[in-house]
Amino acid sequence: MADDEAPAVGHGFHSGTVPLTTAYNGETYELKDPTRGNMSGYLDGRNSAGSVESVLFTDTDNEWGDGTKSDKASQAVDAQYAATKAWDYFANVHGRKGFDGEGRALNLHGRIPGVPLPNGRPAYQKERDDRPARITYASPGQERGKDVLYKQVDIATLDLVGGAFAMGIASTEAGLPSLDDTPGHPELEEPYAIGAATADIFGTMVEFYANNRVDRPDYLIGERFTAGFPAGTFNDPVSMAKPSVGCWITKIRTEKGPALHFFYLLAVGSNPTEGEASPTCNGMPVTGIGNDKAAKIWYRALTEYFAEKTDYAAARIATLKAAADLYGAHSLEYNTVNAAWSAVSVSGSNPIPGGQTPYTVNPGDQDAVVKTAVSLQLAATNPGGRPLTYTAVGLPPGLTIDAASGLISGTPTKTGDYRVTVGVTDTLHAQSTTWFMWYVA
Ligand SMILES: [Ca+2]
Ligand SMILES: [Ca+2]
Repeated sequence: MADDEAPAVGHGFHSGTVPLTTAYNGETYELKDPTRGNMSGYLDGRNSAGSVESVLFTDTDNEWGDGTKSDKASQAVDAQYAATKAWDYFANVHGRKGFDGEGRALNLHGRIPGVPLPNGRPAYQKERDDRPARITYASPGQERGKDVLYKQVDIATLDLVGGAFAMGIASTEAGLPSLDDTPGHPELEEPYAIGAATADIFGTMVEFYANNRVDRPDYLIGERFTAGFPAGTFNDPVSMAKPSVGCWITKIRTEKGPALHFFYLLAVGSNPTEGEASPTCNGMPVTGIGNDKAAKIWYRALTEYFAEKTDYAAARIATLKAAADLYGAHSLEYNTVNAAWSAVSVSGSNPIPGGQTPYTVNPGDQDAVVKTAVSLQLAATNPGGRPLTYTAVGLPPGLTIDAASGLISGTPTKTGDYRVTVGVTDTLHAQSTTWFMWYVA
């Protein structure tokens, strides 16, 4: 006989008091959700014979966990809740059923100390001959020094479990490599970074979707790592607005920062009226198009265009094609994707011909003398005929640009050789830059 579904209450350490759906087997309640592919929560430990055994969480009164950090059931509540929200996010926003698109769940496996973890945070693990695909996280254990603590307390939060769920999608849909695939294969390093960024992007979208009252939505990844631990125990969380490496360079290798930075700029922008500013690598402004559109573009790129060897350049092309599919070629959304990639130093050709990009006419190198006023009127070709905004970065001190007219004026105060980048952006976010030298004697 099938289990009956039961409305349950869980007390998570990271999520607070949350609703869950569990199953009643006639004798006890099981941490198993019949409405979401029987998604279940297990505790992995070693049995008396010394091999790893997964035991399904059960409960007598269907109220799960006590909400404390050291309680395994509370961590299981956090994991189950986060995976529930990930399931619902992909179902309701992207029309996807289960991680594989066919209604299969990823079970949550909390591992007690002594049972190896695949990674330093909740991780997607591919299907093997002896078991289905799953998400593994560390269950609370003894705290024996920082290193052990770090390895064992890979917290089961919305962003990290949501990210592991997304890795299941990325692996299923695109075959993006895992970190284990990269040694000796430098061509897989950037694709790994794109997959890792995919996890963080959708983990963050799951966090926004859940809108949990304890774990508030934000553009940080793993910010709850520090909750309940002494200050300074862990590294700072990753910031999408200002990742430690936010600009692409040759040999970026496995660094996901530029992709996270791209997504933040696409969704939120470089200087939003609400939210954190996110400086661009080229000095050009980017106006965000919102989480929903940005996530739809990344999801379509992932499911239609990403593949095993998608590096940064290919991810740019893929997201441009996805934006064209969803919103039209050379639409505002398409142009913002292009601008956001340029803003993290990933640029290239336009995968779809046409468009009406405005170009600044390069004024050529300029000479000036300290304490002598100068005036330089920029000109632009503007095939779209839309209003333009001018930007200049790296001007000699004392000079400013009028964003509306493109007039650079002022009195230089300091000698030097200045590399000036100027650009124009139109009201459909189409954008280009050029640069010249300004020699101040
Ligand atoms: Ca949060
Ligand atoms: Ca977060």
